[in-house]
Amino acid sequence: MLEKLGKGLRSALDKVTKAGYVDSAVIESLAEEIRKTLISGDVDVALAGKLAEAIKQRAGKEKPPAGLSAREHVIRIVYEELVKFVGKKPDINLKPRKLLVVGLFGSGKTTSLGKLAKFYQKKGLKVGLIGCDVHRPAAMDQIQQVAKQCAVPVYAPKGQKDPLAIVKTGIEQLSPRADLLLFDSSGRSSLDKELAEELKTLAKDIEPDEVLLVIPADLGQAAREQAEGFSKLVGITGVFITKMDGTAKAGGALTACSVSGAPVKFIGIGEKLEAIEVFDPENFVSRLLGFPDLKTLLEKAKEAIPQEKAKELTERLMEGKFTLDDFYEQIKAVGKMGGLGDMLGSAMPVPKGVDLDQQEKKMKKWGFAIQSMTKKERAEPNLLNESRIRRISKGSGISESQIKEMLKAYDQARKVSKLISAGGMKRGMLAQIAKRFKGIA
Ligand SMILES: Nc1nc2c(ncn2[C@@H]2O[C@H](COP(=O)(O)OP(=O)(O)OP(=O)(O)O)[C@@H](O)[C@H]2O)c(=O)[nH]1
Ligand SMILES: [Mg+2]
Repeated sequence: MLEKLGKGLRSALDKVTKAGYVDSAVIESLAEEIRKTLISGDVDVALAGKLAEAIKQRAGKEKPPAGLSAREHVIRIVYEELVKFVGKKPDINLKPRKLLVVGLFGSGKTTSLGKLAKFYQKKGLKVGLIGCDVHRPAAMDQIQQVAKQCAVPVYAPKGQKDPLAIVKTGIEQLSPRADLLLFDSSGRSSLDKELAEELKTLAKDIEPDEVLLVIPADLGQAAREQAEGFSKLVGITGVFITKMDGTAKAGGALTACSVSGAPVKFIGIGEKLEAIEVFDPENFVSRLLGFPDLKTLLEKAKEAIPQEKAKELTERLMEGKFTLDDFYEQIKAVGKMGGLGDMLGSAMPVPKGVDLDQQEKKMKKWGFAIQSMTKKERAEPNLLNESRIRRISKGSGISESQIKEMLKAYDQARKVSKLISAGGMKRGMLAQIAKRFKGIA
């Protein structure tokens, strides 16, 4: 899907991954290549320029958070900006009772209706189809076919020319058997007055709780005009973009809808009834960029201690304030930064007889114990008497003796922090910590 767009973006990012050093020239050429790729994907020129500028600004200004290299940080910025760019994560109504699809000729309404029937069936709803396309001669046959493929009841009488009569009888017949009714409608070559009138009356009669506008992706940025036009007319609740599989213009269609304010809820990625996806900007962009491990990378950054927090922690340490909350942050940081071995690096020799793996496992358990404490207990560890420790042990599943051991370790760390603040010592500090560390292992 979206071969060309993905390829262009990936090749732009490749330059960053391969560059020896990420400097402003690298960032500049990355932003420019992304801009060009988007424009060739029929994204509005001004929009593409704005995105490129945002990437350049952020990559130039922001410092990588703890846990991310400069390179990873730039990739993360590109990812985040693209996610914002293609739209918001939609709210999918998982229990609609009546859903109407609207759109121009051949946009994929009837096919998408079948896809929606399958989608909602999988969510456990009983679905029924009602065919209101009274204009195209073969329309009723087509929807009956679709209903057969999904094995759902259908009301699509041939020869009936009054859509409102179909709605009335359809609802009467199918609602006892279905939780959700899906209504097909006729297309037109353009959003003319006639179609406008028909859809308005139809929507008034059906009273749908979802009206999805079906737009083919190959429309590119022209999707905006349609989204706005239909929105004004029948008040659409979302967009179903079809044929994402066969066009280079999908980026244009997505961003155009996003600009129009109409949320893209579903995308169609093939002719089969299974070829439907809930639109998820994050998944979409990850796939586009071809980074299967992108999520992991981003989570790593999200969870590592943010720089401000790390600074605050150091300051608190220097002031000799060091609560169980601070201790917990430290424990967490050790886990996130790739373990004790990585964190200590060459700066500090691992004391003899200390098994780092064991220590990490232990620290994880300590973390659970601290999470089971009340806020007050974390701020004032002196409160932790036998009965409180018993309660925490029950809550966390960590034995009482391990909790006591943790408290001892905390006490050591607190003493170290006092030492640091009292002496303002820099030299020899590591050696002190190393010694203490041995003490708690
Ligand atoms: N490749 C691809 N083809 C699709 C997709 N969705 C629909 N189509 C095809 O688009 C064509 C038109 O689909 P229909 O569902 O008949 O469109 P419609 O909007 O109901 O058409 P009218 O009722 O004539 O207005 C069919 O050949 C479908 O197979 C999609 O996501 N990908
Ligand atoms: Mg149709």
